[in-house]
Amino acid sequence: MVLAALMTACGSTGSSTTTEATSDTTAATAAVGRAQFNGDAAYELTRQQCDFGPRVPATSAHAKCADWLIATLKTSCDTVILQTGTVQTATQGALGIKNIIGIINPDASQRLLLLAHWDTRPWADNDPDPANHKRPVLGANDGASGVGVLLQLAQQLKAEGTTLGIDIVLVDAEDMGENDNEDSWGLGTQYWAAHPHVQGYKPLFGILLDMVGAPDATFSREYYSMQYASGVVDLVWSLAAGSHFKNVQGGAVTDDHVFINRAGIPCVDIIDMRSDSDTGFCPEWHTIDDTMPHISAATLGEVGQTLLNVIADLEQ
Ligand code: 1BN
Ligand code: ZN
Repeated sequence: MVLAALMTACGSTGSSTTTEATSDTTAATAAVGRAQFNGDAAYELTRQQCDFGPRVPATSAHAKCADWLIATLKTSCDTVILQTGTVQTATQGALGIKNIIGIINPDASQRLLLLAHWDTRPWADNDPDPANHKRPVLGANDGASGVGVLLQLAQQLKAEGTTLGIDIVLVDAEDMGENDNEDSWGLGTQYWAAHPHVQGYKPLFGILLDMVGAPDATFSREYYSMQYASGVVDLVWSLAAGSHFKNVQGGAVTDDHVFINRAGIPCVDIIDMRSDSDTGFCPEWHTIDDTMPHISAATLGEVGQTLLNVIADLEQ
C-alpha cells in the first residue's frame, strides 16, 4: 500500500558479468501465517561464521566461510550465485572478491534487496592497545551479525513462504577502507553496483544490516539513508520491533548503502551508531574485542523481526 510512494526509478547499468550460478533449489512460495523471528538461531549462525576466524579477503578462512555461506544459502534460496571480481584497494593493490547472492522467488516482479557485508577488517586499528592495530578483527558484530540475521530470515521464509521476490546480497571487502577516503570502503558493493546480478535490476528498495548484534545497540535514522531514501526510513522505522530502533536523526556513515543509492536503488542502513562515543560506534568497533560475548540474540531477534514486518507489509 505504501509502495506507490516508495517506488523510484532506479535503473542499473547492463552487466559484463562474472557471475556463476551454483544452485537451483525450490523454495516455498505460499504465504501463510508467520512465526516470530528466531534470534537464537540467528545468534548460532553468527557464531558459526566466527568459528572460521577473521574472514579477511585472500585468506583461507575467508575462502572456507564463502563455501559455507553458499552451502547454507542453498538450503533456503531458490538460486545462489557466486559473483567473483577484482577490485582495487586503497593500500593492498588489486584484490579478488566474492559476493554471494541468494535469490528467493526469482520470477516475482516486486523485489526487496537485503544486504550485509561478510568480510572482516584486516586491522584492529581502533584497538586501545596499539600492539593490536595490525591484528585482524573477528567481526562478530561488524560482519557476522548482519549475515546471521539474513541467513536465518531466508530459513524462515523457506519454511513459511513469501510471495515477494527477495535478493540477499552478502557483499565482500566492505571493511578495507581508510579514513578520509570514502571510495575505499564498500568495494564488493561498488563491484556489484557496476555488475548487478540481473540486468536492469530494479527492486522496490534495499535494506542494509551492519553491526546489528550489540545488547545495547541503537538504530537511529542514519543521515545518508534519510538523504536518499527518507520514505523507506519512515516505513522501516514505523514497522520496527523492540526498543533498539530510535526515531531520531543519526550520524552519517559511508557504508555499503551509499553505493547502492548512488546506483539509483533507494537503500537504508540499519546500523548501530552511538552519539556518546568518540568513534560514533560501539566500544568494540575495529578492536580485537569484536567477539561473540558482545552479541545479543535478543537484538538480532528484533532486527530480524523488523525485516519480517517489512516483508509482511510489502506482501499486502
Ligand atoms: C562500517 C563498519 N564501516 C566500517 N565498518 C563503514 C565505515 C566507513 C565506518 C567509514 C566509518 C567510516
Ligand atoms: Zn568495520
